[in-house]
Amino acid sequence: MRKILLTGAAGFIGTNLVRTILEETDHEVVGLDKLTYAGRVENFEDIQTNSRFSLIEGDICDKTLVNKLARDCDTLVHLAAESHNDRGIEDPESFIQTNIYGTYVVLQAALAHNLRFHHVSTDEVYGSLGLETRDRFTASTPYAPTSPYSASKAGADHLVNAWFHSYGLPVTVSNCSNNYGPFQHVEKFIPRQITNILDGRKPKLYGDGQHVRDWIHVEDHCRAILDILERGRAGKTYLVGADGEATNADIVRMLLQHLGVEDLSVDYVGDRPGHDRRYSIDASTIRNELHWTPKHGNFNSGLATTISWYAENEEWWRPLKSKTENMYKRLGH
Ligand code: NAD
Ligand code: TDX
Repeated sequence: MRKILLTGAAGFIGTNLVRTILEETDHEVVGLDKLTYAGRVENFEDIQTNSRFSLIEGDICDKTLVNKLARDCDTLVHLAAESHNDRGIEDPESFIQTNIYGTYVVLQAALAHNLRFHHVSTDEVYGSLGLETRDRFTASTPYAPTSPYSASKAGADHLVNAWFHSYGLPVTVSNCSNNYGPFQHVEKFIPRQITNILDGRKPKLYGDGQHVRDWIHVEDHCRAILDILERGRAGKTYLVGADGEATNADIVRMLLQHLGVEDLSVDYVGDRPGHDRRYSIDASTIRNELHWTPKHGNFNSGLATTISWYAENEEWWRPLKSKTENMYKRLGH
């Protein structure tokens, strides 16, 4: 049984990870979250009386607070980050502060209090693959980030690996592909299109719509994190993905079909500057070494349950929707 300090607990993956931990393990979780625009305390209404979970509002850059919390835990799972590319391109400062400096603060606290450390990162640190190749990212692919977000995550990954080599901190790193599922902010691609269609608006595709992402259900990512915590080797990086490559245009077609909309065309909007073409993960190491396998193997049925969640939880996303669309109007997307 572990006592886990979980940074970024109130975000999309954090919320799902808290639930997976409470349901599938005996671990206790102390969530630390700044409750930025992306963090939602209301995500925990149904589990606020669970004695194995608590949520502290605070900043990972606050050394005193992070040290105080780390003192009482044995494990640190680091999710807190500014996570949205379009925001990072418009205003990168909080990405540098939270994703790089904040990672330094949590590493130092983990070192001071002898914590096992797991860092949750992204496949975007490896840059962009060509549409014409069948290449996939592996742990030996050279880092080549292209955006303020991915560069800040790459910086964080390097710090984590340096703390293993220089100080012997027992770290693991996971670089995961694009997640989808419940509790994802409506600024992100899949929830934005689901809620647009539910509202009778057209889905919005950047550029030519032929960019490829490698999708994984968030619950499969959460189980991978737990497997790495239990069986991962210190100093090692695990790539996590579920063979879910699809173009953005294909996904929009699938969503329209699921929602039974035949006559709604698509808006091709302004492209993201420096938009990475394609991501693809070779997850054979985590599959072979840790025997992790995704349970949501079928992307189409994962999308169907995700659509149902947004259709049934309008009160969760409605307060975020108009602010998000106003941001996109300003950005030309
Ligand atoms: P999210 O934006 O939904 O959640 C991030 C959370 O971090 C929010 O609750 C926010 O309030 C909190 N936070 C931000 N700054 C903070 C600070 N200074 N101190 C404390 N808390 C702070 O993001 P997400 O999609 O849940 O991603 C979580 C992590 O997983 C990130 O590190 C991201 O890079 C990584 N990741 C995400 C994906 C994906 O597809 N969503 C894929 C791979 C990796
Ligand atoms: O309205 C849209 N239309 C569109 O075509 C939006 C919001 C996005 N897109 C495109 C851009 C990307 O090709 O969809 C794709 C996915 O976009 P995002 O949801 O913004 O995700 P991405 O930039 O790929 O990054 C995500 O996956 C990796 C997460 O936001 C990161 O936190 C994670 O590390």
